[in-house]
Amino acid sequence: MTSDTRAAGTVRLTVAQAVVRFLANQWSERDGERQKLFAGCFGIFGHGNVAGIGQALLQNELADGQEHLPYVLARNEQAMVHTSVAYARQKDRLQTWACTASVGPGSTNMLTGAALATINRIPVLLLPSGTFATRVSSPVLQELELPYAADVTVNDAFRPLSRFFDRVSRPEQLPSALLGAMRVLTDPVETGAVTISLPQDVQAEAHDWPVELFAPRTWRVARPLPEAVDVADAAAVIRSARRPLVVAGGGVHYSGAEEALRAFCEATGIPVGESQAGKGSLPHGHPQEMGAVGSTGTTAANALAAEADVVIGIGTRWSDFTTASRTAFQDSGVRFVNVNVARFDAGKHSGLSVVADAREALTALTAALQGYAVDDAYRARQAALWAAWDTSVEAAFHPSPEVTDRLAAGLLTQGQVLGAVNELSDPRDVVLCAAGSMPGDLHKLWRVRDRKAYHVEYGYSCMGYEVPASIGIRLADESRDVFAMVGDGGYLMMPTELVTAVQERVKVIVVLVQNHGFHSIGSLSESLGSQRFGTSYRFRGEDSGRLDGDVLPVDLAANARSLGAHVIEVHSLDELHQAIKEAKAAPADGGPVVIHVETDPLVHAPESASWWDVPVSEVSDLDTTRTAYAEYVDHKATQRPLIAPVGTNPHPESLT
Ligand SMILES: Cc1ncc(C[n+]2csc(CCOP(=O)(O)OP(=O)(O)O)c2C)c(N)n1
Ligand SMILES: [Mg+2]
Repeated sequence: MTSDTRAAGTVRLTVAQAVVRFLANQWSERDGERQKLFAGCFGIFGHGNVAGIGQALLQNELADGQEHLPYVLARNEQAMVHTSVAYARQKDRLQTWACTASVGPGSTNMLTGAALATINRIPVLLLPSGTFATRVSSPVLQELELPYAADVTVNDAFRPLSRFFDRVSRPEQLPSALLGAMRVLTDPVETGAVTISLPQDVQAEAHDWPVELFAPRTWRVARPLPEAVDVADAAAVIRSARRPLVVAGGGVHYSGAEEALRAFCEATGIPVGESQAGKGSLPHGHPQEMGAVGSTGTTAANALAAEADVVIGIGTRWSDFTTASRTAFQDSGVRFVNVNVARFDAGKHSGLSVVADAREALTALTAALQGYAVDDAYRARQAALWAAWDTSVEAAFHPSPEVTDRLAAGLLTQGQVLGAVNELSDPRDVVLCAAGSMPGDLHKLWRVRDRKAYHVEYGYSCMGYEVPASIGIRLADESRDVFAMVGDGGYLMMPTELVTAVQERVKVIVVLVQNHGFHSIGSLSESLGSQRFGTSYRFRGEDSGRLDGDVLPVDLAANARSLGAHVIEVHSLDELHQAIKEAKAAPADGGPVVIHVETDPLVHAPESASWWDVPVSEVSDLDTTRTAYAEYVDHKATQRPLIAPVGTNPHPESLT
């Protein structure tokens, strides 16, 4: 039977065909600009979706005169969610992708991606397939059977990871599921992973749909205005401050509030420290830009944080890295003013909440603060602290012979690699990272010159995000090159999407930093008294029986080449410079370029004068652990609950 219009005003389609036709007709709009909400659909087919969503995508691809939902075949379901998230982040959450996966492992592979999306508050639509709704031949292949709950499937695992979840067990449920999903995807407060589980039989079932379901719909992404009383209260608190500090989070970027922030800082002289998601809120070189704050912060931002009497969080969810596990803010009467579109975040640290879009709130606050500015001594302090930090960055990017002469032949420092990429990439190029030692180093060192040029996923810090995410970033904006900085550990988790980049001729530049294991967790382990145990990639020693033998003969350059990438291996700083230039000059549709470079994991980035709370064993047979525990107890003593009475009084007497 072909799809046709039956009774007046209805059209007969399968559930899957209806899903595809509906998604192809959704739009988002903000500030008068309208764009497709879905750039397309990533997927991997199995028996759970090949004849349902798969058939519908094929029919859509071949149809003339219909809106299209382009299909892209990925290699790993977790990875395709990462690609979609990276795309959506690069598009300021105004556009995303759908992801279709088969029953069972195909679907549960997306769970890590779902958690990453929800934690980072990035929209992505997940369409896991479910086992038969009729249960006619249960248990089917890949079906979970729970003796105590017959209606539970593996897809219920998406519930805690999704901001909206529905299962379409009957076709009649589809319209409300789709409309609910769109509402959440386009709501800046609610957004995250949105999951609609589609049982394999229901996908293929036909139904007469009202034609209105497929009319183009435009979802306006809100810019909620602040309440006037909240702005007045916040302005009163800020006016009382002598050492205020802004902490800028991802909300600054998603709102496009960078210019409003700049105006606010220029009018008031208030300096800015940035979370990972907020880095680049002010461009490098701006007098109020103090760079990263917190556990991986600059000494400049951290010194100002320690003394701040009022901290103005803008679009931040106050993760432990941003607060240095609640040790960053040490003034006894410190007050928080939190500008956030989500009341949930705005209330953190007993903050005075301004619940609003960041751009709108900053504009209102700038007006309300007319005539207020920090004093000259505070401005001079900002400049001096920044100059001192910038000298450390120069030294990390261009280490002295004292450091480089100690390196084994062919090895570079990580600082040299980051410096070379930072200095030879274009200001608009995007640097990308997620886990390992590089996110912290990038947070401290990277000089951001454009609002969309820094993309470090540090909500979930998921090893393996980098290669798939690079594709999403490049698909979102082909006018920029993307440099994915990936460690050997992260690369080994998810190199597979290089194949997808080859297939789609997507130019991404992957800088593969080989240091034979976990530089990050190795250093952390050492600092916590665990002696780098189990953190380097080595043979099990024949005599010792431990993982302390020779470095493994793993050739990741050959691996990347075998997946179809153009690979450049470098063994010196000059060769690295040449490789970056060659990668930049590579054709725009030439697929992935991988630069393979070896670094010494024992050379560290400059210290942050900060801390991160990772518990150390309270009792131990090892001296190293006992020493680390004693230090841990000292640090714990500096941790603050940051619980103050909520209200308009800027310095309650009761605070100590
Ligand atoms: C999926 C996942 N598993 C484990 C971790 C914990 N972890 C954080 S960094 C890291 C090691 C990363 O190694 P590599 O990519 O080589 O970077 P390096 O530390 O050497 O810079 C591990 C295991 C994680 N973040 N993500
Ligand atoms: Mg490594």
